Amino acid sequence: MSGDNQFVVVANRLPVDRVDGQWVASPGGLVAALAPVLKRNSGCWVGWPGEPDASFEPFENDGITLHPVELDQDDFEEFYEGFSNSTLWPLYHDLIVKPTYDRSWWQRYKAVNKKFAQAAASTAGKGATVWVQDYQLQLVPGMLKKLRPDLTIGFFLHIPFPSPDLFRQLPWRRDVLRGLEGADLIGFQRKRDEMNFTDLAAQDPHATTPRTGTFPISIETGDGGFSPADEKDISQVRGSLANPRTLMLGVDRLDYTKGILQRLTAIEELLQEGRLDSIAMIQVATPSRERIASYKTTRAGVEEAVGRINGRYGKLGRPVVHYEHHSVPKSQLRSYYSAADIMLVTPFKDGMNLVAKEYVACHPDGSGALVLSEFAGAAVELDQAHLCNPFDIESVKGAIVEAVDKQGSTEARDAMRAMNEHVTTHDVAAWAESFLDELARA
Ligand code: ADQ
Repeated sequence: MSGDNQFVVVANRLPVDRVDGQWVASPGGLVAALAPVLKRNSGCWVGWPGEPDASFEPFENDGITLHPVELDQDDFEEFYEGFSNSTLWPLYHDLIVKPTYDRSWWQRYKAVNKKFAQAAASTAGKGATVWVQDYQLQLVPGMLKKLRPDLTIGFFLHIPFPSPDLFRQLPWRRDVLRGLEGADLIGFQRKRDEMNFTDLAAQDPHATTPRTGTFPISIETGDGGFSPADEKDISQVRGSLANPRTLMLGVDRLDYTKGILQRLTAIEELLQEGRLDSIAMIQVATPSRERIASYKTTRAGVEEAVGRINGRYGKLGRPVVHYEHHSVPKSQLRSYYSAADIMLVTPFKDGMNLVAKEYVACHPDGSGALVLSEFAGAAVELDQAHLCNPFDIESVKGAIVEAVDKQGSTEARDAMRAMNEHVTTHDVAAWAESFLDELARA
């Protein structure tokens, strides 16, 4: 039996959290971009509500039907923490830590993907369009195509796709390929990711190469999205840090892919060498996947560095690094982005990295500077940033010094204005539209 929704999004998480028994919207660019399409098409969002062992009936939230998929504690540990985040995540981010290949996690990944595919099949109307999101659900397109050949299925990978030589490590590589091939269109963040996939498919004698495309994801800009904060909020941030000459900012999930320790080390060495003065830094590090050992190690390294830098270079009431290990409301993030002279985005590998785009969107007047890793997907579009190689600490230091030295120059202003223009004209709504237009033609 099928439902009557003509547009269905399938993602690991529903766009809501349960707080004290109430559903609270978890605002994100993806929901914002897809909400109009979902509302226009009596749409439905299939996903996990974020609470293990809890069962909920489908419900309406802000004009969209939410269809919860139930996961139990074992699913959470083996599908989410295990196969998704301790096998696929490190493998697809070029082995920054070693992936674990565990046969029971794989069985669980298949079983959970089946739950999502069945839920999508039960809610999609005849001939509907279904858009599956990300690495946790790579088997869903293939499973869904078998259950419902009448559907048009899109898949978007938010993280990088590794080179064929790395992907071949995966013991279940063929099954994953077969799963993805169920999609009528597979979207990637960068041309390089798309080419890695098509090269791999070309080497597989059984592959039925599906249609692929490159669709760099973006952010909400303008009203309700990222734009400059009020002057008084900016002064409040800078004032509370005793008005440093240069305010630096980092905003990341606390993940080993993000290179947080490397950027702190670069700053520490520059302070030691006397090449930076009157600086303050805000480092927001959102708690993430906290039970996984490699995340615990990353956190310990970051917090030790923060302590060491403040111990050596801070003064009473004036630490150098202001560290926030918690979630921050969007309005506050906007103030931080707008107040910061230099944004540091130094991942070892990142599908896109939205925080780089969010920062640029808050500086339409040409103020500010962006230090950006070459290994972030965003570096393809934001190539006027101070690019650096996070594996080379001297390169990170060089990019920081260059950004400081060029503050306020015509060259720096022109670069920021050009990048702002690009981000505001290529927002997340444009991203969703370009994918869905291409899918409609597939
Ligand atoms: P992430 O790895 O989570 O995303 P990113 O693209 O930077 O990385 O997105 C993080 C988002 O979380 C941003 O919108 C940011 O504003 C928000 N955020 C970060 N810290 C926060 C905090 N403390 N409080 C509140 N909000 C916070 C994955 C991939 C990326 C890809 C995106 C989207 O790893 O490569 O760009 O999906 O496709």
